[in-house]
Amino acid sequence: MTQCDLYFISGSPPCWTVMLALEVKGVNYTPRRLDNAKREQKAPEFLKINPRGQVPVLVHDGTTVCETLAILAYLDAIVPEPPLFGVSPAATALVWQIISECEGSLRERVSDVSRPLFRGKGEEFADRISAGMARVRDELALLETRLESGPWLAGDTLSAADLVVFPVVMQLCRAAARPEAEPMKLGVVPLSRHWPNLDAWRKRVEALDGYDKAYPPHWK
Ligand SMILES: N[C@@H](CCC(=O)N[C@@H](CS)C(=O)NCC(=O)O)C(=O)O
Repeated sequence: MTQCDLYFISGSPPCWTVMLALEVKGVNYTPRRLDNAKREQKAPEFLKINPRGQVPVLVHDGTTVCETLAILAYLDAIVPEPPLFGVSPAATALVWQIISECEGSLRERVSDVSRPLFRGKGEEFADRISAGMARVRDELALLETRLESGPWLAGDTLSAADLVVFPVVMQLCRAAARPEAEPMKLGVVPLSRHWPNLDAWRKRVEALDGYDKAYPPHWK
């Protein structure tokens, strides 16, 4: 494999998705960490790489790929095994359905809950967090039910659906574990008590080869 660089911000769920995919595919890469506090993603030299000033960005063998899902598709094309987008039409559709549901509902709903908590504004936005959490709970319930049919979100094998959803659920868990969130009784952590299937799935992801390497550096 020729030179591969990944530009990322630590703790960014989309970047974590790509890092997990790189590990699952066994792709060696050079991590290029950008400091969000210094707005390095908006520096002129990075804007030459991605004019949108966002990460993740993969640069491989002269090809620059922006956007998480585009990067996953690219990785699947250059390293076909293990396939991330299903091997039958029905499996491919299911993987995309779960990803679309995450992008259309879960990700934003989790941000509504986690953003104020990460900014230390839990008390100020307590009502908004509770309302947002009710909407997140609907999504978690769908995932919990889905995991009754198989170990991975799209069935028997790990897929891009797991890699996309996992960091979003972990972001929620991290926010819900903040002391400020405790009196709000969000009903997220410990996952083992509130969402046992999601907890078992989390452990499966954590057991993947390379999981530790992909873990957000500033969470360690
Ligand atoms: N749709 C994009 C979203 C990427 C995105 O939102 N990246 C965030 C990190 S989570 C970012 O770069 N934020 C910095 C900024 O917008 O200045 C993708 O999936 O790659």
